[in-house]
Amino acid sequence: MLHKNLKPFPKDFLWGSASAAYQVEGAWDEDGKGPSNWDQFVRIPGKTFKGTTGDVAVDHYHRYKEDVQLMAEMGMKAYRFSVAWARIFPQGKGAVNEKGLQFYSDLIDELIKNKIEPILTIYHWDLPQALQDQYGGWESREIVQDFTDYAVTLYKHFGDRVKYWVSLNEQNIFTGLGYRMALHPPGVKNEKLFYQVNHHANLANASAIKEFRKHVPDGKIGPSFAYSPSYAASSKPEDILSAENAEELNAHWWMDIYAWGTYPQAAWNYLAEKGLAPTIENGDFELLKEGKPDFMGVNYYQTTTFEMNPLDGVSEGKMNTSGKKGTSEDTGVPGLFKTVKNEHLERTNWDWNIDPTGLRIGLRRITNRYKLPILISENGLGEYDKLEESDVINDDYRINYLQLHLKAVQEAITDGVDMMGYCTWSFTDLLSWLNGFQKRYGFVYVNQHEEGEHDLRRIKKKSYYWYKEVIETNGRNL
Ligand code: BGP
Repeated sequence: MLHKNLKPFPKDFLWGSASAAYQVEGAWDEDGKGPSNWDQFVRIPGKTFKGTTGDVAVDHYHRYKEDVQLMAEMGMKAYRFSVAWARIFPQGKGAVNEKGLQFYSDLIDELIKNKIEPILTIYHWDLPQALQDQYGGWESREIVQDFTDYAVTLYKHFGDRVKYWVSLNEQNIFTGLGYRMALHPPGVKNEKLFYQVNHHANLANASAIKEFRKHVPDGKIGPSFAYSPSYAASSKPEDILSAENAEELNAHWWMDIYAWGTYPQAAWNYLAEKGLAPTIENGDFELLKEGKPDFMGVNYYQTTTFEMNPLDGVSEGKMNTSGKKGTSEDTGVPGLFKTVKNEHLERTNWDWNIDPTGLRIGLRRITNRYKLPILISENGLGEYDKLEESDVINDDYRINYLQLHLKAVQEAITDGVDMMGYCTWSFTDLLSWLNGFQKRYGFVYVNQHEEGEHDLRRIKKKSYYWYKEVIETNGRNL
């Protein structure tokens, strides 16, 4: 659809940015915090780019007031952050760490004082290591209760002030990289376990949402799904089918459960046939149906293009975590699909496709299938930034990226998508899980690098001033 006129962004649109505890906070063992799975994983040689850790990250734990001040000055309407579970429950459960609660309470107050709506993510990948040691973390059903207890603790302490909540961040990514590709903790490759772990995460998600209704009746909650809409490489019917396979196994497998409490049929049959479908217990589907979200959180970075993959085809390809363009390899699932380079799209230095129209397509697919409002909980460009003389960063490429994606959002709104808000990834620069500090996303540069000690000072990039104006004009000046 080519629209002559675009509808304006809604009046109360949440113009925001997002972060995650492990990637910004630092203070990894301060004030009673317990170790997380990431604190442990990054210490294994070779796991992260140049051995980077979140021990210090960008020191947001100590500098949160300065960071909130920068947000306020920009006029930001919303800030999405996550709580580190091990700050609240150092052992994952049991005794609460009051100092951990205090930190987030102070952060929330600081945001509200500055008229910034807090959006709280309950889980952004940093699992208390104690739970991994005790029962394998997500591998056991025991986590459902522990996760629910943790969530309820947050509802009780912050539910009076926080009205927007994200339950699980990118369940598809933390389970996939953790249990399929062994790139995230616990570094396992086990297809069967991957689907089981996912099922437990689904149950935990539903159980936490169910409890949410009792404690924060006037709040809104939803998961954040990492959605990469699938394209077919050609109009060959088998390529179209491969894209359908990918959409069903890579997207519907999660979003159908969130929205409806059911797994998609063809994917279920395929996995059951292979002995990979998760074990379901009595009452599971009832619980899943009771945990319906208020919105679908969408983290969008790129689309993926597929062609058919023969039964003896490729199954493993390398990810580009070095920032050397062209070093990623195609991957796939034999008999289902195989990724191919989309010649119509530019790529970043980390080989991520740049595709604003893909965002619009994704938003429309979700709207048509689930009829839920959508919060874009992440979107952004990870690139090298150059700190020039007199502290200037000319990140025009980032402005261009965000501008095109926001235009796609506005087109989607015009199409009829119910959009709640848009959070860029990220506000300040932060630690990229596997890519160190050189892959930057922020509006605010942080003087932090892989090696050596740095002063961590904050410097506004050109994009900071651009987003400020976008917010001021409620998106009229993109
Ligand atoms: C999402 C995560 C974020 C963030 C972002 C950028 O998957 O939710 O935590 O890391 O991707 O990814 P990366 O750091 O790999 O560039």
